[in-house]
Amino acid sequence: MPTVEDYKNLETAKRYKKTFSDGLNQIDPDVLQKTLQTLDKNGYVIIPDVLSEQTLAEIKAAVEPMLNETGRNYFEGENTQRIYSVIAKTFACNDLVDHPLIMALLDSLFNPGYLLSQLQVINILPGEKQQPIHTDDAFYLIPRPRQPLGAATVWAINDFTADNGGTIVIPGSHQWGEEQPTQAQLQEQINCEMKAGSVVFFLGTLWHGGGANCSDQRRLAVTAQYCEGFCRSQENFSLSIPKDRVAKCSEDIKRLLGYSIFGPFMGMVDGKHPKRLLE
Ligand SMILES: O=C(O)CCC(=O)C(=O)O
Repeated sequence: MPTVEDYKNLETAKRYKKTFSDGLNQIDPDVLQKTLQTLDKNGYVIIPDVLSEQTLAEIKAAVEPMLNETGRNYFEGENTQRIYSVIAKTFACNDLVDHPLIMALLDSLFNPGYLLSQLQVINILPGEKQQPIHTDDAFYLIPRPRQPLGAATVWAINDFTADNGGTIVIPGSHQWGEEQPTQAQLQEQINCEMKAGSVVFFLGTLWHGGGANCSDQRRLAVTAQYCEGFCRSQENFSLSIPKDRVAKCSEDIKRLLGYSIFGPFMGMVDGKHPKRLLE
């Protein structure tokens, strides 16, 4: 009788097997190691000055006309504008989704075949309250403490400050168990303050949220969340992004959107690799 190991070693998807990015070859191994150590200790890491002025300008120009409606509840934020299904509407944020540094971190943390779970633009307007603090992989009903089943990036498109809603994190909270944070633990929360073009990367187990905006300026971010290939993604990209748009994305983004296999055959279409649908 075949064992689980036999299944893992099954020769599948020969033509389309690639499940890792090239991120690990593009990033200085020492920088990557230090970043992973900080992540392991604190559950989050701020990486400054990643995006150019030009990329920031292109993102703003593409997303600003689409920022219309405010949130439908206190979690989305009644003074917060969000854009979902971003890749169906613009490719301007694609370079953030498959940035080599982010791919290298994800390749180091997760199994081959990890996915994009959601991609959003979040514009926190003046007067917004702090978002309820939460963890991003809580809906995977597996008790904590445990390894994260996903990770997130929040990219600063304008400067993040303590006043304008810079993302709140509780350092070290990725290691907590099942219980809700106590008042004392909530006092340990800090705002991620970072210049436009920087990114905060955090584990799916870290307690965090959008900050209150007490300033007179908006706080504009792009956030991408990723999950293990055996977890369901939050956004159903197979339904929301037309195939002809996916075909125009990078190989990494195609893979992240589900045109990939979590070995040996999770994600197949008609018994075959889903990337054949893009041919
Ligand atoms: O906007 C932020 O800084 C974080 C937002 C967030 O955590 C969420 O909407 O789930």
